[in-house]
Formats: sequence, structure tokens, C-alpha cells
Amino acid sequence: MGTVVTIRQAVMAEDEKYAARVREMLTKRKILAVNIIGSPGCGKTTLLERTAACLGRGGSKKFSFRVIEGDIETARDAERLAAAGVEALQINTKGACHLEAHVIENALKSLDCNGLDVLFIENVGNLVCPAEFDLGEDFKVAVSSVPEGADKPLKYPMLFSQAAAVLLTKVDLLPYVRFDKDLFLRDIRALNPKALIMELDLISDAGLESWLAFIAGRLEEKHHVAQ
Ligand SMILES: Nc1nc2c(ncn2[C@@H]2O[C@H](COP(=O)(O)OP(=O)(O)OP(=O)(O)O)[C@@H](O)[C@H]2O)c(=O)[nH]1
Ligand SMILES: [Mg+2]
Ligand SMILES: [Zn+2]
Repeated sequence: MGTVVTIRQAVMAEDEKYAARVREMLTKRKILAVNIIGSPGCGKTTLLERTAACLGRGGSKKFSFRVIEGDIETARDAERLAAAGVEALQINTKGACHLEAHVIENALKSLDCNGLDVLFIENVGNLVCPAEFDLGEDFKVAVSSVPEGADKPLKYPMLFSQAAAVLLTKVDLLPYVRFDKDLFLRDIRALNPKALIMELDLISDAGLESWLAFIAGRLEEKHHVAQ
């Protein structure tokens, strides 16, 4: 058992070096990197599709973005994003249930970073170990959907306590699903008082403007700091 712990710590320490290199490279280019984490089917890809559609409609918030898509198998999410006009690079982890920084460093070699404002990384659908790995991102975003139930923050505290923002998706289903929203909000507040909490309905795009404003605001802060 002791050996297992030692090896795990060594792997994570090694990955921290890759994460630091990714962060340095992206900061030099003033690219905001966002690590999007949530269970399978919570709406991560839909969020990115709707982000592209809303930016395409114009409005006050404008930024360019590309996506690194993490999935165990298939190129389906990258294909969905390509159909939405978004350049996306698909990573297949072939069994691994999270992305690691060395994979991101490698992916960045094939991603065109010119004129790029924001890099979204859609992590493998999983509420557990993606939260343990630093990919060199500026911050993590936790996505949790109404049908998953309101008890998730306390059951998977690592993600919810670190996330800069928590997105509650599928709020259009609130009338049909038993979901204690007060409990959900209270538990997030207890874990992470600073997290910005947004409620999204990705069918009607309700709440999406707040998401765009949040990303645009963080991008502006990054430009300011990197100057
Ligand atoms: N009713 C409703 N359905 C949604 C919403 N957002 C996403 N969906 C649906 O939820 C399903 C899963 O959405 P995805 O965006 O593929 O989920 P994901 O998190 O990317 O899933 P993985 O990549 O497999 O982890 C799809 O059928 C979406 O159309 C929402 O706000 N409301
Ligand atoms: Mg997806
Ligand atoms: Zn994992």
C-alpha cells in the first residue's frame, strides 16, 4: 500500500512540472485556460456549443475560443463542436478517466494558438479524479445538472471546493425532477464561499449571458495581469 501511495505522489509531482510549463506558455500568450469538469452527460459539450452560438449572434461579449476535448473514446464531442464552427482537438484517453497536464502540453503543439483568447478544456466526464489534476489552467469550472441530484457537492467535495464557478445546468427540468436547490446552493456555499454559481438552461440559453460575462471578465483580468 505504501508503495502505491509513493508512486502516485511521484506521478502527480511529475505532472505538476508539465502543468507549470503549460501555464507559463498560455500566460505568455495571454490565453485564458478553463478546465471544465462534470459527470457524463451534465452538459459540458452543450455549454460549449451554445457559447459558440451566442458569441456568433453578436452582443457585448466577444472572445475567440478553441477546445481540447477529453474523452475515453470517440471523436463525437469534437465533431459536434466542429459542426458548431468551433476548432476542437479530440484527445482519447483510451481508458484513463481524467486528463493530465502532459497530454495538454502535447495537444498544444497541434492547436493553433494565434489570435486565441480562451482555451476551454472539456475534461473526461467524471466528478472525481479530474479535480485532482492541475492541467495548467487558470481555473476549474464545475458543471452539475439538475437530474444528477442536489447532494453532489458534499459527496464530491474536491471539485466543488476548488471551482471558480459552479454551473447548475438543465434548470428547465426543475419542474419535473425532485431537486432541492436550496440544499445544493447551501452546500456549495459551505464548501466554497467564493465560487460564482450560475443557473443555466442550455435549451433556451437562459443564463448563458452571465457565463459569457464571467469568461470575458476573467479574460480581461488575465490581460491586465499579463501586461
Ligand atoms: N433539458 C436539458 N437538456 C440538456 C441541457 N444541457 C444539455 N442537455 C442535454 O444533455 C445531454 C448530454 O449533454 P452533453 O453536452 O453531451 O453532456 P457532456 O457533459 O458533454 O457529456 P460527456 O461528454 O459524455 O461527459 C444531451 O442530450 C443534451 O442535449 C439543458 O440545459 N437542459
Ligand atoms: Mg461532452
Ligand atoms: Zn481518473
